[in-house]
Amino acid sequence: MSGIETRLRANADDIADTLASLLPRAEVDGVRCAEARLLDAMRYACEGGKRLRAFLAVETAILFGTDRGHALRVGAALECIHAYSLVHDDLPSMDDDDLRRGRPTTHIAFDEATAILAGDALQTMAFSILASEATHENPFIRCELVACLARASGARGMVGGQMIDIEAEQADEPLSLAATSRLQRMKTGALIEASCAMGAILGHASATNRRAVEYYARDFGLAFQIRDDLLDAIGDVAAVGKAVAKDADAGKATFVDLLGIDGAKERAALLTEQAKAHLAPLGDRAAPLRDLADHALDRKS
Ligand code: GRG
Repeated sequence: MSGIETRLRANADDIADTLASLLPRAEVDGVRCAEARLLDAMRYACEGGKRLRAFLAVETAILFGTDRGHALRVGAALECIHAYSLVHDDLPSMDDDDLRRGRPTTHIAFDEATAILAGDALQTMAFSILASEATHENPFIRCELVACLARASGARGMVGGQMIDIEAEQADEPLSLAATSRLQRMKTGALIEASCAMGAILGHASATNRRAVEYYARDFGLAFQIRDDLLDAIGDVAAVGKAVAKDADAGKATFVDLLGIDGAKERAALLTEQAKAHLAPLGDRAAPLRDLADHALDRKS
């Protein structure tokens, strides 16, 4: 395993432990509560995944000298939002996917109504984690974290991007490169940018340093999405852990359609270099973020 793979693994394990302790328990003293099915579905939806958004938040916070325990809670909140978005994205009324993270999607493993409710509850849980004093003793920092995550995941961020994506599938004309970039910056990029921003908020970063990690995340997020499009076009279902070759069939506007396979690879490589260049003012401290950008460019899942 390379250094970055070991670091990602260690972070993913810590996030899994943090989530396991934060998620409400279905069973107490051998007795299952009445809402146990919902709680089981929430846990199921949170299992697995690369924990990339958490990694960005934790590594950013640590590079600004934050306590790791606080950073892990912020990472867990981000992963709750991410897990909710995947559960809802996989629903029959959206992408209608049966496979996610190499196993049945939440609505297949449970049922559609339970999956919707589990997504809803994961969303509110994310904000409840951030609002807790255990995340940061300073209420102004907690408010800033809540506002940042709300902005990124709401109508002008992830959910707005999803709306544009759904409408684009039904449109007669494919989206332009500019419109596709904007849509992806909202749908996938906003939460990735918020991950670094929240790490910077937690670490009391200066305005200049916060901008550096946000610009990094913006370019990294787009490169990450282009790699996602490439995996859909040329990836292997067993390695990717979800259905592939779906985007073209669904009429989605992808970077592969717009740029071709080689063009998309070139664009992702350029964005990765740009992302790393933004970190120059942070010196060696930002090495894990640089390594992550290189690693993501080559990822197979
Ligand atoms: C339904 C509100 C709502 C939003 C959905 C983010 C999103 C919007 C949908 C996710 C669907 C998707 C496949 C987007 C492409 C990029 C992406 C976010 C991939 C999944 O993220 P990874 O690769 O997943 O980080 P893991 O499983 O590793 O956590």
